[in-house]
Amino acid sequence: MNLNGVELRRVRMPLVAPFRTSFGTQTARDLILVRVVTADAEGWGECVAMADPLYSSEYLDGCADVLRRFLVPALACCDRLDAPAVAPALAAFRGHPMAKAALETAVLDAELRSRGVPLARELGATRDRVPCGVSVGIMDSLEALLEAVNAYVEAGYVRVKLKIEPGWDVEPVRAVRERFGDDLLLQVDANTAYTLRDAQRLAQLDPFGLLLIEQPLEEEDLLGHAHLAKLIKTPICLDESITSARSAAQAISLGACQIVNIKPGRVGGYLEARRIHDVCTAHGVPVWCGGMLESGLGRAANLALAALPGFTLPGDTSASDRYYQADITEPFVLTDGYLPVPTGPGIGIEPKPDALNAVTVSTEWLPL
Ligand code: OSB
Ligand code: MG
Repeated sequence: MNLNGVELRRVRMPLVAPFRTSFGTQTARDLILVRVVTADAEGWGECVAMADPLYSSEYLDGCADVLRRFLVPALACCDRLDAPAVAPALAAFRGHPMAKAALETAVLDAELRSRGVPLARELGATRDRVPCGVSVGIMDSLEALLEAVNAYVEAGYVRVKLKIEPGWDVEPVRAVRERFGDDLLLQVDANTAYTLRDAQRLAQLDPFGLLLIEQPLEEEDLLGHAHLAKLIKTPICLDESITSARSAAQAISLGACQIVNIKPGRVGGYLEARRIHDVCTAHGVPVWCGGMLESGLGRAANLALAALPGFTLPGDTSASDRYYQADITEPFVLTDGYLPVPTGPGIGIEPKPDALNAVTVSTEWLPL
């Protein structure tokens, strides 16, 4: 495959409701969409970094800069480029997994479209639909939380994840358990907001039968998570800490996690995401597909990944209307708690030109 060039498109999509986590509140999703153009196909990738470096060190202006100055030019070296060649071509540049993932995904999409192969089949998916959970932000009151959770349960979501932070943890979990009962699949996500000194507080979540607690401690702290795992009964799931198949293997070996959240952007792309799935499956560790408030483009690719056999827990792959009034693709609509895995070539979906233009802030063409 020969690349003619790469388009970087900055997009801003208003969220249907503010999304508050322990690291901040988002009212709109800023994105970079990467479109690669080859002689016989185009491919799309969504960069999941946020405008500010609050979830991880990456942020959108930084991603645009590294893509423009380093990553895209590095692809000029390979005259017969395919997706597996992208990561090695970019490896000299440290870090920036979200920027790299967007570029690799766009190349992978173009390659699969030209071969007529759906991403799900390429990755080894075994299902044609996936059960969906929903991530519920921190609210101003328990009443507001119960109302939000009720709407999601009514919509059919099969699992609920509550964002927590010190001061918003045991009470919201208790309130949701009391209202919706013990059968609701329920988990929490701290986004690194606690320290080991909070172990007793976190142990107060034990009686509520949570599926897992996601990333209680800071991302570098694998030993701290291994220690915490001995002090609480709720299984620990890592998100921010897992940046590669190697780090997943190390976290598992250390006893730092019993479950892994896989986000392709955080780990440099879908090919590394599949390797993490393989490592976890080999260790008997369940995985699920996380989310970064993706548009329909990123969602389509995440659904393909979530259809692999090791994804035995419902992911944060929610329907389009949980995030956006108007998605840039045909919307993903929940049926009985499931979303369909796209079946078309590549990621299996394209942006609708008018919808895309309506949210585009700027575009930039990088010839190769
Ligand atoms: O930690 O999983 C997270 C959103 C943005 C950044 C980090 C996280 C999240 C979510 C929402 O929890 C997942 C989604 O619905 O896309
Ligand atoms: Mg998380």
